[in-house]
Amino acid sequence: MHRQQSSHWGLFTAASTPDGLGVIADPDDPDPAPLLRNVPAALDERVRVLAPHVRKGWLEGRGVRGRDEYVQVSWAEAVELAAGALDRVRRVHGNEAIYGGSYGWGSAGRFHHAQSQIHRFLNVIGGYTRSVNSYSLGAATPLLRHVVGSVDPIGRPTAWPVLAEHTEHFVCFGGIPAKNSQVNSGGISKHSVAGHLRQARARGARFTLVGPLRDDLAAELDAEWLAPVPGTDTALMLALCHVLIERGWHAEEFLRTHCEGFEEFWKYLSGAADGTAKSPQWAEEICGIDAAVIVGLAESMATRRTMVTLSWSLQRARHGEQPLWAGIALACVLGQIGLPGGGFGHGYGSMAGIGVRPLPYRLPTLPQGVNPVRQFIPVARIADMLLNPGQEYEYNGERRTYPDIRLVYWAGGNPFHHHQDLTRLAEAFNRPEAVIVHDPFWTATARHADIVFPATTTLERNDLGCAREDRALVAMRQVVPPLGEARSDFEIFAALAEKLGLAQEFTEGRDERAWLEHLYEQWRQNFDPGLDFAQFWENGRLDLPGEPDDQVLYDRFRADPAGNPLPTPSGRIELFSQRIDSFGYADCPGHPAWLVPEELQVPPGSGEFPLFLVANNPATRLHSQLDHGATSADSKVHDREPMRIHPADAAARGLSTGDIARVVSATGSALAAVVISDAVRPGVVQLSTGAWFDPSAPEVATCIHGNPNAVTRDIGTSSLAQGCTGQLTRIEVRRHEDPPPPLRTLTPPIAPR
Ligand code: PGD
Repeated sequence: MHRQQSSHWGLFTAASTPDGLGVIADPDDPDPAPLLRNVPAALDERVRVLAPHVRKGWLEGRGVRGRDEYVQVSWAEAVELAAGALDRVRRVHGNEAIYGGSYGWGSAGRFHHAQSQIHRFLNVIGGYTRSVNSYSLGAATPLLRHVVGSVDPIGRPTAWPVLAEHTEHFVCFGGIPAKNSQVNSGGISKHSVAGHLRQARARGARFTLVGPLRDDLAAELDAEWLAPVPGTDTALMLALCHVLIERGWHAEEFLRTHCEGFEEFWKYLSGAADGTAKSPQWAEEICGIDAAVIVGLAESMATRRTMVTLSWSLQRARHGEQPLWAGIALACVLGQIGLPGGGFGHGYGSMAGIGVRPLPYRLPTLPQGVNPVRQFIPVARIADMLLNPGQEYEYNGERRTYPDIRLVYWAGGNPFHHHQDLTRLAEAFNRPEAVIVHDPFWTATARHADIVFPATTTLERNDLGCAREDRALVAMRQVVPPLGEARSDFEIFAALAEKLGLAQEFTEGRDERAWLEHLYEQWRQNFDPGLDFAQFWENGRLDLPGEPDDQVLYDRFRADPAGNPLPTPSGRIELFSQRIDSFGYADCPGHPAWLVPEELQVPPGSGEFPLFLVANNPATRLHSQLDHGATSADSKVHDREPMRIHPADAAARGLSTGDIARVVSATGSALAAVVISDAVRPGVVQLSTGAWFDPSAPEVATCIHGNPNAVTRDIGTSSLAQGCTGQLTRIEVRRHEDPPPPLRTLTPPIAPR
């Protein structure tokens, strides 16, 4: 019998059949994600952790994480070892020495949410050093709090139906990629982004795509494609502001009544501050877009209802704060913020739920308790922290000190996929006394742990599925029994808590079923759908009422800025932030500015690394999840991750489609399969994230599979946000003549018995 399930990429039903797992998309989803074909691979025993394992060298007090074999142990032994390590570290070094940042997407489901489970457990045992912000929005989250006072532009931008009806010109920096619109953290019952865009196009809306990849906007939208040098969007935006103001096409009144610091910003734009006018001619030199095209674009934007959109990818680069701030400034200069279909949006197309009005009430949520430890790091600074205990660093106006971490505990994420410069991360992971990981799969992170606990997947347990930007609460029903000896994260933590004498504190006497019922009934106290838990579970699904999808970002602020001030120091949008300026950061001054990133200090096309690598999120899987699944596996060439390169760059290097190439940067190297395509800008190579890291033949390449984080640089966006900068790297590509070494990703590193 098919059972209802949910994933970050959509609802489906699944059943165990003689031919494997049968997966059927939800019939009410108008545009189901191709990623559903990856789901049966969740039960592929070749790559599943089927029992608790311990690194051999750790037991023997030697060896190097990432290059060791594992021995199977009993649950009792594994629990004893893990509880012992936790207890020793907290007694000797204090709870601050436990890093439980444990960043990552894990699986959908409100109760078996690995991050909530690990944080609850670590709080019960006395706390841990946590992480703040995300790899997705590392630069944006701190910046937006200064510039507009909150992260509302991410969580509550103008709703899609309003754009579909009103926007006349979409100017899309980084595009609105269909691939990312497949996914929503927590789940998505109806994929609707493509339909809204189609509707706008049918009404005659104009689309301009600004970015290095032509397919970041659907072909059916007939977009004009501008492809500046990667990482130079800020210069283009500043030039657009300059033209609009110089020609008097700007919204003088809006800038006066709704914005703070226009004078400072104009001093910079006009060149009064530094002797350089940020004119279209100036920008042309930097970004390679013709000055006349910039003027034409500015004119169209000023004469149409214009939505300036910025994908999250733009801020995932060195000085990533600047394109976002400059984009907001551009929308302020146009003065359409708060009008239906006008203004700016951050993240349309970065996730399906952006542009959907969030539910006005809380969802069922596992309480995480209170963390008595105050220490934290910005999430992408993990390797710095592990390598440099006691070192000082800047973050958001504070001088902070890295803690001395002795134990790393990870559940529901894959840092050996998501972090930059994986060689450096491997070195960092060799510092602590113990590394404990839960994962269903033998990921590279599991292969860098001392104790690996086998976690179940959603298919093997019951849960509640829903997301704030969706309209369905679903009963996620167990499809198959747990594989091997796998247990849910909850059960693993319950066993550890019991060993540490804290069982009642962690479980509160409930098992899975009792927790689901408890979370549901608690939730019913603030929103009652009229069904008790048993009825809901029987029913399988609840349609959640939300507010109409007619939200316009900042409409009330526009109507009355004094009566509805933004939570910024001025109450207005800060084009100049006194606060940021007071931090004195050269890499993030008090107004949006063009700062030359290290990637552009050598002119593009020259030097040892003439090309740009764009390491974007993949179309064929979610991050690194189910990389061995059908949709992802079908995209590989000779088992390697495909890498797109422009015909001119391929010809200059003698590369043909299907060749194996070595992608090299100052940091490391990766093998990948060549795909020649004119959908990438000349001078750009695109290699998506998520191919499982395979460092098994270091004499050939840092990663022989094609994980771009083998070559990215581990540096923060700026002293302000310290966000992830994995999106852009300077590289060279050479043909790899020898047959590529066989991949080891599907061969667990288990010692022969
Ligand atoms: P996932 O592959 O989703 O990646 O990084 P993230 O670590 O979130 O990892 C989820 C892990 O959870 C998988 O190993 C999966 O097997 C495991 N898992 C699934 N279900 C369960 C469960 O129930 N229990 C447990 N214990 N584990 C489970 C994503 C991150 O990568 C993000 S969000 C972004 S936006 C970044 N993007 C880029 C980028 O654009 N460019 C580069 N170069 N690098 C990036 N890294 C970042």
